[in-house]
Amino acid sequence: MTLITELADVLEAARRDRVAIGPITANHPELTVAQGYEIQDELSRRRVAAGERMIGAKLGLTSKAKQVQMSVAEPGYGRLFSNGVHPADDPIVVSELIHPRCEPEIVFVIGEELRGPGITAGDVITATRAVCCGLEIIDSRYADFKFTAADVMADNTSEARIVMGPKYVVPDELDLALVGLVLEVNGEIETTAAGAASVGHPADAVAMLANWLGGRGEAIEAGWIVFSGGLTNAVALTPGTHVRATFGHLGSVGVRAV
Ligand code: OOG
Ligand code: MG
Repeated sequence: MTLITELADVLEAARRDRVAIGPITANHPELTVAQGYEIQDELSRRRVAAGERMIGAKLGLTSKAKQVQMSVAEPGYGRLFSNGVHPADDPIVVSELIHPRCEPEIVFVIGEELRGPGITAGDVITATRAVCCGLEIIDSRYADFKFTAADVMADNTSEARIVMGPKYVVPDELDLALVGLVLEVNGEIETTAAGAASVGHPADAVAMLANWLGGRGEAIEAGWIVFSGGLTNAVALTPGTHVRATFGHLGSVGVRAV
């Protein structure tokens, strides 16, 4: 057993048993972010071998709000799987997860492959079939969401569920940086933001992902869904919580936790 497979086992068990663990870097302070991604890759291979389909990717820690909330200033990415897709009208059952949180994002539906290096935000917009609004449900396998960059990349950037809004928009004529967002929790405004919160422009975040993947011989594939990074603090989903994100031009999306 290698260190990578051993730590993948630990994270796999935490997800399966819904029991939070301490950061894996506590016992392995030398663990690099690159090794974190190797663990993520190992866990992804296992999920695909078990019958899940990889349907896309997600940016993480791309906004100041998220970096400050999580005390990690290094953006990164994770993978999205078919089993994570959650219909907006179905409640999130909190007991099926460890300690879910929810965050609003702009979602890209990719029409053509994006293979770095050299991918720009313009290339991303050209290759995008449509954008919509989304809520990502994150569920760190680490107690209290306390982790380093290496820990969180190993944990597939806390990936758990994705919820997408019903309205699809072709982004050509829209400046996604200027798309505003109102986030409501139980009917009260929690916070507001704009697309620019994710590295200045959500399409720049997606370009960054294409270029990272390109460096590893991979690409954003046609048909993928890409969550372009949480635009606000994530909100804790406890039973009874209702979160709604309403975006300029992109409509709205909500989730209810039970
Ligand atoms: C890590 C995942 C961050 C985002 O959109 O910034 C993320 C976490 O906050 O647990 O998905
Ligand atoms: Mg996110």
